Amino acid sequence: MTKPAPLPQPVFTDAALETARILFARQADFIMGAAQVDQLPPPDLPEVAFAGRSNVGKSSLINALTGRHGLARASTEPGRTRELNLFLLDEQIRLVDLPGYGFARASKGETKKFQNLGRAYLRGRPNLKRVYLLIDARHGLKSVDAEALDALDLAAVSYQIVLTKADKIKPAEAAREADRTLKAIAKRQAAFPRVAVTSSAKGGGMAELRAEIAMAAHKLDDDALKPGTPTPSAEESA
Ligand SMILES: Nc1nc2c(ncn2[C@@H]2O[C@H](COP(=O)(O)OP(=O)(O)O)[C@@H](O)[C@H]2O)c(=O)[nH]1
Ligand SMILES: [Mg+2]
Repeated sequence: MTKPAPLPQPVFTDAALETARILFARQADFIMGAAQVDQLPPPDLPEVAFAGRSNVGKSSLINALTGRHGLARASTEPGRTRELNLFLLDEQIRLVDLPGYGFARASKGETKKFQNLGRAYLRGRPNLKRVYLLIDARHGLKSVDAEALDALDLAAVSYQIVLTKADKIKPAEAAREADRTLKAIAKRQAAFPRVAVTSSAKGGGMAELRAEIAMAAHKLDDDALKPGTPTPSAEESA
């Protein structure tokens, strides 16, 4: 019998988790949808962005992080989000819901347009601190995701993989998928060497992810990490 893979270990101190919880409990508002990057507000606040296939759970994750269920319309119709959707958290951090990719029903030309918007944002946004690339925990990385990984590496934007919908599989399976994912991205330059395992439906992994985001946006210091946690080099250059 194989031993179940250990779950990702919590890396943040209780105090850091509490700081992040309070931050995400503050005011959160939808500010705008942008169809072009020149419509974006000036880059005066740190931003983190959420990317992934249509239906992977981007909108649900933003809702779960902020505890506001209607904030990012968690559309049941895949491919509806064709703009950059911006949310403002406590007038401190912007959360950006990127257009989904891999939507089968969209035409080739349409797909290209969303991808170009996403790429233009990734390349040209100096205040973008980290991208969270969402991957369905049941499926793991697929070939359609490889293009997104390539685009992120090319843009040299620090990104972290977030496994979603972990409630749909056993914890040990989710942990194994996290392990596999971590190994698969080990050689990718801009990949952050931690994989988050989350469930927007049940709230799993949300406290740690809030702390990851707060840290990426420089709202938490290095002492937010438990002693002995390796500080990823991506962090230092962020
Ligand atoms: N069971 C479960 N379902 C989820 C979770 N996150 C999202 N979903 C569902 O997956 C579908 C797509 O979610 P959505 O957030 O709209 O994905 P998006 O297209 O990436 O924004 C919706 O039906 C959600 O209710 C989760 O953590 N657990
Ligand atoms: Mg959405």
